[in-house]
Amino acid sequence: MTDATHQGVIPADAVSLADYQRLASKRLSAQNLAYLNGGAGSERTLRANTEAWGEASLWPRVLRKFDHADTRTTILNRRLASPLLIGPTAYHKLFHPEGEIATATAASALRTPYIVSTQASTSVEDIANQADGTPLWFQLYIQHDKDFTKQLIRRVEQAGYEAIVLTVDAPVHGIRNAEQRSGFRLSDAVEAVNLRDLPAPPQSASAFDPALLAAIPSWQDVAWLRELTTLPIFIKGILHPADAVEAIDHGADGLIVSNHGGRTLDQLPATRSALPHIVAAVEKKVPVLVDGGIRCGSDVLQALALGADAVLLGRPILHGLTTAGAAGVAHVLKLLQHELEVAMLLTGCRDLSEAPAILSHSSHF
Ligand code: FMN
Repeated sequence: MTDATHQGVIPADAVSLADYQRLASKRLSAQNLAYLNGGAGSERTLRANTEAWGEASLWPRVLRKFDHADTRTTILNRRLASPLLIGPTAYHKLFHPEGEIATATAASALRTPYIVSTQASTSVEDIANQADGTPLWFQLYIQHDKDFTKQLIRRVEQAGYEAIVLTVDAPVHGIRNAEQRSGFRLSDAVEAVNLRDLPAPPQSASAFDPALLAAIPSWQDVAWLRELTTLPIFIKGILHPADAVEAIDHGADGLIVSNHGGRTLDQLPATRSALPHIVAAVEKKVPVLVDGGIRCGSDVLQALALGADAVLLGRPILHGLTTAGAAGVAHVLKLLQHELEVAMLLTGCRDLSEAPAILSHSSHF
């Protein structure tokens, strides 16, 4: 954070998520900006994520009768007014002094589900207090110390979190060249407070020490987690259809198609490309969510048209947070909701079940 003007004022020229990205880049240090916006390697996957949504055309139907565009969706029997969720991102205090409290304030104001990161810089209990009944899910990185992981799950259960999102696509750090070049280091003032009591992992000279690699989570750990909690478990970071099937076999209640915002391995598929394959493999047995590069209402509508039940937002939330704290996050969500409704009205989708038709006209010729 380099700027002290986090006053909660919405800049007059913030009319799209791209504006928030531009405005955030003026407020952050080069290091924090590289951490926020950067991706792995030469950022091909990062770019592909956004570009892939832009490559499709949406085929509109006109002259339909509307009373409104119905954006409601249902995930595991929970009716949501909109298919937008705040995705898990680490260390919100890097971007705004109020950190996750500001994000939870916005989530609560708009009744938008918020997936809190294991690496949050605010305690899971304090976030829950602020969320005021808005659905909170907890994103879990299984830690090398299983007892610690178990206690963390008990804390989030106690605090009223409604689901666990197990992230499985980042067992080792991706190589983020932009971040490396910038010299990014986490400031001493910001830490993953919910991991404070985690016993130190075994020290090793090599990140590829077999003992360390042996601690990387596997399907056995998914089975362990399934036994440990009755909360629904979403698995985040699924790209291969065979893993989608395996996840369901291991008791996953939902899947999140994600490549971690292009931050792990460059050259992974864009999530827009992976989504239809996962949807086909899942055969509607569990909800499928998707994230990566979603930056406008048409992207959201397209994701739903391809069979997603909802979408997660990563960087745009942090752009809003950086620019104007809770008000900025709320405005990002409102802009996207409004854009989604306009996209529905202009393509003739009265509700989200009608979305698939926008991707093709061929059946009518
Ligand atoms: N995903 C996690 O599962 N846990 C995290 O702690 C986490 N931290 C992130 C921190 C930053 C700064 C960013 C940009 C992403 C992070 N992600 C994390 C990935 C996001 O949940 C999400 O998959 C990705 O950002 C979606 O792409 P988008 O940023 O293009 O919307």
